[in-house]
Amino acid sequence: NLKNRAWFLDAKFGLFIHWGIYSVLGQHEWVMETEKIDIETYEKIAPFFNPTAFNAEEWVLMAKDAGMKYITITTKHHDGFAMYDSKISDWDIMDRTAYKKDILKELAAACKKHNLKLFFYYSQLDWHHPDYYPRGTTGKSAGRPANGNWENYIDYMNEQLSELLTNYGDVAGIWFDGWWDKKEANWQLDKTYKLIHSLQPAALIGSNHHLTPKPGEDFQMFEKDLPGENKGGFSGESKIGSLPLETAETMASKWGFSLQDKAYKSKKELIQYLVKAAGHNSNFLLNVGPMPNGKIQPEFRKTLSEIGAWTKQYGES
Ligand code: FUL
Repeated sequence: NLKNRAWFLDAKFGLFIHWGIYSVLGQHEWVMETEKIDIETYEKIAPFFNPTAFNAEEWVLMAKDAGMKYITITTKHHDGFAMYDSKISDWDIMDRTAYKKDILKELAAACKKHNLKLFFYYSQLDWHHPDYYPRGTTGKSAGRPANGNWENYIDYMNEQLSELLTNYGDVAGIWFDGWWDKKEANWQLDKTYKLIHSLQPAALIGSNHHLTPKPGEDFQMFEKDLPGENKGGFSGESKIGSLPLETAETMASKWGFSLQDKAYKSKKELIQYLVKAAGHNSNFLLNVGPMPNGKIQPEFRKTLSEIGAWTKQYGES
């Protein structure tokens, strides 16, 4: 994957997408935890997810027009819900939603058609799986099982990763998140990372563990911070290693779709951030949280197209 690392080093700009059944509630992707919604109640959200206006090509062209070279999408966030056709789970888009279509299939096809690379965000932390036990620092709300088999959970996670790396063509990389929930747990990264590299040798691995890169990882990411800074409070223990870098920020303040979040960053702020990131030799992964109907909200689309006008004029192609 040296070739892909070199590509990544040069990519500069990507689109981050936080989309899940939580978008229906219009708050954010942590709503299950922050509102202490138990599993049974949370499951009632899924049937409402019906993004009939979703058009993968529209998203891809929007990203491309903004000057982005790749997309990173949440395939499973902390609520454990698989936004793709997972055969080993019915906690997924096919079995629980009214939509019943594999949005990842469509996105992968559109990315391929328009020559954008596709990364999969995957949360190791899982508030829904019965074997995610003992719990870590989150996911303690009511309705959770009182025991579980951690090895089963690891197998489940590896199996889902196998699905993701087998059924969607070339995957540019896996963007792990949630390691921090259970620092003490035996995540068995070795096994998982080997599996990924054996299924798709070119796929890059990164983890939002907020630490210095671990063996087997191909890039280093910074959440809401430029490399070397710690304004967001996540990067205090993260020393810059020798891998390609990426910084993730969001268009307003939440990652998932939020009705009330109006803290929109301006075109100027975002372009400055893109330039600053590049100055730190880092890519900029800029997030949108699509609405439950499948559209990206107009405020974000407008800003992205303005950024596009700038990247067309001043960026390299
Ligand atoms: C964090 C997550 O907890 C947030 O929900 C979001 O996905 C962000 C990019 O990473 O660790």
